[in-house]
Amino acid sequence: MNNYLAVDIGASSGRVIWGTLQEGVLRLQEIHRFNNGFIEKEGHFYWDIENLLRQIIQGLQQAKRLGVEECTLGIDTWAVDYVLVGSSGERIGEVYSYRDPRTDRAANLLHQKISFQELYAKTGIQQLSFNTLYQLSVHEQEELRKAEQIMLVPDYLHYRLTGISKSEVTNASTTQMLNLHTQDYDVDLLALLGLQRNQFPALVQPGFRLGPIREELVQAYHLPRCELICAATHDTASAVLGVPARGESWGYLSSGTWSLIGVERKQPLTSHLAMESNYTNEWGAFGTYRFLKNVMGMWLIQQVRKEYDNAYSFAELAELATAAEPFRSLIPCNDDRFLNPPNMTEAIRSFCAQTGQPVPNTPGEIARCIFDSLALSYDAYVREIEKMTGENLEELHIVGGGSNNEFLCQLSADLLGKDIEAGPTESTVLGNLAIQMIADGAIRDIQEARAIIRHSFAIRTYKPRPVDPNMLAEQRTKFHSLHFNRIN
Ligand code: LFR
Repeated sequence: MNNYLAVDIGASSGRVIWGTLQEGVLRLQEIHRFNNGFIEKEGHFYWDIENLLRQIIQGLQQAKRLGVEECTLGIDTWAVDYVLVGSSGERIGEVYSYRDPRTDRAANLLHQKISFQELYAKTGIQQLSFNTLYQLSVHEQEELRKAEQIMLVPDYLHYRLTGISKSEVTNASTTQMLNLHTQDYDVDLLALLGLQRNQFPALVQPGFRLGPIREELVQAYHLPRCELICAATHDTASAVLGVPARGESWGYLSSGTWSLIGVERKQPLTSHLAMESNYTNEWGAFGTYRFLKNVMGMWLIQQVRKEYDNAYSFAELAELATAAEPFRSLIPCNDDRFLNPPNMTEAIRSFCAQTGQPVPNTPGEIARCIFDSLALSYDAYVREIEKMTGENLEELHIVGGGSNNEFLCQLSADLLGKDIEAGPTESTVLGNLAIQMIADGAIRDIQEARAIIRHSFAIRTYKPRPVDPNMLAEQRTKFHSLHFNRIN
């Protein structure tokens, strides 16, 4: 029996999970968990990359203690953020978080040199203020000049563990610097930033065998013998691989700090409407594309929960929301004002006040406002995706931590009038492991992996309950007007 380890690091926590496949059943054991989060220094936000490395090492040590002598290892993290590496392999400067305010105006400035239309035609990537392209466009020039290599976070973690630097495609596509037509970094875009192609490692596909962990590390830290395999290193790419879908016409909602809502396609979709509605085409494993929309997801409630000093669990907040009056006040979840406000509760309240809506006061009212707004976003975007792709989605799969939120799953099923299949919560880790298992021949392909995931984990179906069509039309209109007539 082979041992597969997955390192999955999100914006708020990271885990090392040990996966095994026995008689067609996939089992997971969490062997290490740690917190993540950005550190604020003088008005800027950074990741503690050295701590992430230490935590991976600790997870590997724990695996050894549990009897793992040999294994493969895949790493996935959030996207877009990067590390500059100098000529002797040293890290240059801090690793900025994508929520750092330095990019507030970066897109506007860059669009004076290249229009978003042109960028979209090249890359098919949505405009998010923090795409790597925009981040690099405002990065300190002197640091950039010294950078021999620019590596995305998981590529850098690979590099530190193995000494090998590659640029894994699922994550590289989120830089907004890959060209859909040449299938490589776009040298003209790099030139706009004063960068060269050779500052980025060669692209590789998920499943690429990077090589063993460096011998010095194995000896110094008593690690198991571990071969690194490139997972789909973008967590969302792994999460979509881990969706237990059947057939062709299904959509996904990967629900964590972000809600990523979309479909898996064989071709990118860069129509005028897709561009105007800001849908992205991130590259997936096996030549697929994730046509999706980023929705400011559980981040909203995570921040509010912190502001109540973690006095309520997520389940308690959902319960309080259930008891609160429905659709009393709504927010446009994706407005940049909610990206990283000094106080989320206040940002929500002041938006409601400014738009003449009742101001939510209690934790239940705030949570209700967030969940109602999220469910209305999911409803709007699923219908938009169906319109743009011309396909009727028969199943919507909610995976990730948010699939545990019964209230939100049911509300989304009700508004959409569709069955929702919720679970597994661990789809990211499962997608990460699936790539390793396919790479070593234990699983044939992604269809087989999805079938294995489907019968290894509990999946709950939410059937839509009848809703008053007038109420639904009214809420959809109200929500649409908030999103499209923004007050700034
Ligand atoms: C989810 C995610 C999203 C990406 C955002 C920022 O964790 O990776 O896909 O848009 O984080 O990197």
